[in-house]
Amino acid sequence: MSVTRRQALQIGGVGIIGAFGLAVPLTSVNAKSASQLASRNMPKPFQRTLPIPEVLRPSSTVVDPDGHKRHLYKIEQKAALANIVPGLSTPILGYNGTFPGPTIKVNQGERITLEMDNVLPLFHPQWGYRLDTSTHLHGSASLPQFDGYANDLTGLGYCKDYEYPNFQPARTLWYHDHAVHNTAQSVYSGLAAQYHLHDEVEGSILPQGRFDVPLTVSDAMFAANGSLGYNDNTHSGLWGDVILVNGAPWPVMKVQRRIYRFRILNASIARSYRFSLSTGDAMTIVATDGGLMPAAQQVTNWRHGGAERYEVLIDFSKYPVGKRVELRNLSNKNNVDYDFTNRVMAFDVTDEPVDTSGPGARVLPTLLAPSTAMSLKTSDSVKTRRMRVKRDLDVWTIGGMTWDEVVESGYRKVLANPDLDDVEIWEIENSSGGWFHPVHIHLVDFQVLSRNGQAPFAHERGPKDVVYVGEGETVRLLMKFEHHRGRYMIHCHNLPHEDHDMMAQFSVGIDTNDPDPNHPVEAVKPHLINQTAPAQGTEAPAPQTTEAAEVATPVTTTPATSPVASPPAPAPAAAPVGQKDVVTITSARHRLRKDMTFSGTSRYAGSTAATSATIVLYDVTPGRAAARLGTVKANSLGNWTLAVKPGPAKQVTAVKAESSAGGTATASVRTS
Ligand SMILES: [Cu+2]
Repeated sequence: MSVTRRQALQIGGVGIIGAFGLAVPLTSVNAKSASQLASRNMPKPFQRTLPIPEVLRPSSTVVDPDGHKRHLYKIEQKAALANIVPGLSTPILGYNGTFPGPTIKVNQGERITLEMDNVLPLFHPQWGYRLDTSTHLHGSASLPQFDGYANDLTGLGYCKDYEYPNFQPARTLWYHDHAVHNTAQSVYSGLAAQYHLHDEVEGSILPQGRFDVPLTVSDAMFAANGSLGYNDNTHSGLWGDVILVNGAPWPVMKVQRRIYRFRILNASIARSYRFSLSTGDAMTIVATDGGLMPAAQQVTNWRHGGAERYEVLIDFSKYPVGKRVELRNLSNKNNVDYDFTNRVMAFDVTDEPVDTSGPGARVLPTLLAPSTAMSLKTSDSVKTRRMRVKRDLDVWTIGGMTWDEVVESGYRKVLANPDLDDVEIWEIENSSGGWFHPVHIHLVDFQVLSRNGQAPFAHERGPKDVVYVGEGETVRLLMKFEHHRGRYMIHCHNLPHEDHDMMAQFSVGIDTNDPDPNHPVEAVKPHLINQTAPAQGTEAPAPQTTEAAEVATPVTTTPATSPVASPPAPAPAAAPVGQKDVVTITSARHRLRKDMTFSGTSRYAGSTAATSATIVLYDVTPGRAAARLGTVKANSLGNWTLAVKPGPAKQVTAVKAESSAGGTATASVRTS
């Protein structure tokens, strides 16, 4: 693979010549710049407004047989052009064509099925490798077949329906590409986005809405034509000279004089940061990778490695109007720094009237929330395992293992095999010198017990799934292997390290020689975009459809409530206050290339009063993204009918009605 990669770089590279072409251990290197942009195209700090990624809306919401809501989302991975540097456009790969991709927001207990389409070019336009993808939702205890296993690849023209359980406590997650050997370049090209899981605890104490701000921080270097440059210094890492926040170089955000919550994700493929404020003031860390900490921590700076998430409160009420507060980067050992990599973004304090309506506007919390990981005791542990992270010749290893060995073993080889619900201590040692390794363990949240025998840093005293293992450091981690049986990855989140080949796997509660119903590659396959997924055993099977039924059978009737941050449906003037209608589908038929007719009613519960509601009908045929079929208004008797000729080109087998008065219903569709 590494030979192929080098060839690809020679053929498709953009000619960035790094100053550090050999894999020499880095202490700290300073240089002027890495990009080859003309000075008029080189971005300067604090010229751009901070962009906020769009919040993705579900195409529809259904109710699982056990009563849990399930939001259906669809994303296209595609090539696009981004405006990052002045005067030039930059080719990227993006979720729905943006970098970062759209933010997904969901409440605890509500599930998500995400149809992830691959409509990327077959080969990377610059670097030549084949653009197969695997999507990992980092921070989610997903089943193995939905965890973005490196070899669970979705090729061009295919999609995979990922299921996300969202039963865990509130946290900041992110979804990103995890394709075997190409994760670094695909994430660097733009396949990364935030995902926010909300719950009632977090929702009552921390700022929400526009005061709950995602900050996805990354770095990049650019060729003279504005395209991304790539030089990973013989798989040591890439250190760009331009710092991006939400895809914009060194942006500025206007703030009110109140407390803001920032969800800071380090999406750099190698660089680590040490964030601080230009004022030297403390910031309040309230959440780590796995959600709320037991207690808030005041820090003036913190070390932040790749893929780590910290939720940080900054109180701007103490600054005068007109004050500019910069978020800076003090950097850490083993990074390469350039003239402006010590700056990240700036906040301008405005005289805008202060909105204090939501939680957390004025008071910094102190006590937050307990969690499983932070409540574990070392006496719960049944086993201690030790592993080293290091470079052996020209390949990176973890616990003496590489991912190629896992693949060659037919996915049988494991680094560890805890039983379900076992608690273990894992000790990770980085003694080879010259590098830091942010190590990510899939599935679990862990507690950092110690670093070199000392207490963990203040900022990491919360549930974690990535731990920064700096040069000469040994960390002890305590974790419980709960929720799911199966195979999960463990790897370095310096992505060139991960790709070459610092990744292994562990098994939970299974013998990898036995058949595995949750096999990460075999259990749920990708399928052609716009075609129904083949039937396969999954945690929550799609509702059965009865295509030959004479009359459609109502499957569910439930008041629809919107997912996080969605506006309430407009209620008709005559609606009883606070009451939702009951929607019924009485007949549903779609004869392909002939006609399509749906009829039903909309009334208030316990009465015959009609609603004069507007009904939107969706195609919710299992295995493909929901699509809008049409809109119809209920008449004065509360009856409605939608008739279309010849109807959609693809057979509809399930339909959902959503009323403007709040009710929904789902039914199977007669096809003859
Ligand atoms: Cu590493």
